[in-house]
Amino acid sequence: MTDLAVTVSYSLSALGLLAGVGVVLAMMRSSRVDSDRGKFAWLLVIPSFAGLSYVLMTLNIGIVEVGDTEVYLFRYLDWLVTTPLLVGYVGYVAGAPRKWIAAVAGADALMIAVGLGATLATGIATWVGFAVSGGFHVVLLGVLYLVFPRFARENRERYRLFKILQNHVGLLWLAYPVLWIASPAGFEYISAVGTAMIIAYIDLVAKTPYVYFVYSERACFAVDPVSADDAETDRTIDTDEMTVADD
Ligand code: RET
Repeated sequence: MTDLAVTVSYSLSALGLLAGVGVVLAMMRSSRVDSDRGKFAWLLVIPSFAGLSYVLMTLNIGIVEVGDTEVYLFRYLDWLVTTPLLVGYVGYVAGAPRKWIAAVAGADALMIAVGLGATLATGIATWVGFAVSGGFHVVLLGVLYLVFPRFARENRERYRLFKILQNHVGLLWLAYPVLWIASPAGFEYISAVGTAMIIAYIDLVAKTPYVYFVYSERACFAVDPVSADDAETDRTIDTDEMTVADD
């Protein structure tokens, strides 16, 4: 698609995602926050990979024709890599065990892969694919709202961040299947250009604010405050003993 409006929208999203990379890097460099405990290296992948995909899409790389509509393969590759991370990280913040994080990331990846199949298919197969992909979306929402809260309640200092990310993912992502139905892949109420512009916007909102929310709540990954207190106590005791000895 060589439409100027699409090129401008994609370039703006690439820039906005670059800002997201900056936010994660700032958090990784902070000496007050434990980058390992926050698993920030995984977060870095989210805006970086998406930003790169947007650059490639701006350059019209990786487009395939289905009937008379064009499908951006890098969009689905970006979603396949970054959406399991977005939803898996919510589970990590909740303190959920690995098996649940893997389950939600797996349901998400299947939702995207089957969604791509539905987009590339024609006729009834499109709608069968949509229904299956939608089913995985429901599973994902079920884990997000019924399973993760059980673990998050035990994790008071991360609870606020968990609620923010849970609702950000749970609500914003509902826009995607709705948009898909209205796009040329579904009933074509919205043109290919309009669809591309809206997706560029929601993709950006799904990622850069997400990492910013982690940044604003980064105190929950503070460098272990308990051992910092212990170190302080040790020093006080040493000084006291020296004072006694000097006397
Ligand atoms: C499709 C079509 C088939 C049905 C469903 C879909 C859901 C897609 C979602 C995508 C989320 C993307 C994000 C991207 C961030 O950059 C594949 C559109 C349910 C939920 C968050």
